[in-house]
Amino acid sequence: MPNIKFYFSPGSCALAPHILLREIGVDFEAIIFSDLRLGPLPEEFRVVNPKMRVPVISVDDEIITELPAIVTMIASLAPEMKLLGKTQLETVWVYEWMNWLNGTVHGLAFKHVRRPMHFTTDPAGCEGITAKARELLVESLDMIESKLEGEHPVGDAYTAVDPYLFVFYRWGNELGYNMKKYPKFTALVARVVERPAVKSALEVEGIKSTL
Ligand SMILES: N[C@@H](CCC(=O)N[C@@H](CS)C(=O)NCC(=O)O)C(=O)O
Repeated sequence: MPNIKFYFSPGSCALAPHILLREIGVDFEAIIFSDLRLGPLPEEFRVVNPKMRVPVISVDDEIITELPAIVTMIASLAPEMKLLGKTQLETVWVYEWMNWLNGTVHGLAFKHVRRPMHFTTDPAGCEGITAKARELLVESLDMIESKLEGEHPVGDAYTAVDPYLFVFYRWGNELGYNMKKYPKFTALVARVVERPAVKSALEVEGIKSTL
């Protein structure tokens, strides 16, 4: 098995790949560089990821950033677990979900709600940015609920999308949204949090499921 280092911050989007690392049962070094709830990543982190973002995985000293790429690397270490789906079409759907969750739900909706000041030089503009981003966030949560049909977002088995959706459920709760109004999303998360890998990732990160 390769030498793996995983850099994360508790409760961040890194929770999804963190869970997957524990799902595949690989040995890895878990490195908490800083707790983003308390402050920004320290300047020393720039040598790990010049983008100054977690998660980061290093596999035999090769650095990989961006959550879908990290998840692809983790899934490739345990191909029998089919974390990217069982068929070609399921794999395409896993990437469809991951790209939308990463770019739109995280990068546009949640990020603009939580950090409007990063998107304007005019402090007076923050309120409008937050208001518009909240609209997109509610549309995104509604969309997640409407896309869920069976027990899992893709096919009939657990894939990388299940824990990624869990991240956004937690964040929705943290922002004060009534996530229980999404019954299918809530049922999915209730199944996810029962998994031993999820329990141990939450314990190591020192966070609650918020279910
Ligand atoms: N597109 C990036 C997004 C990563 C990202 O935004 N991570 C957040 C934590 S959820 C972060 O590192 N934030 C640090 C900061 O904003 O200073 C990815 O997929 O990895």
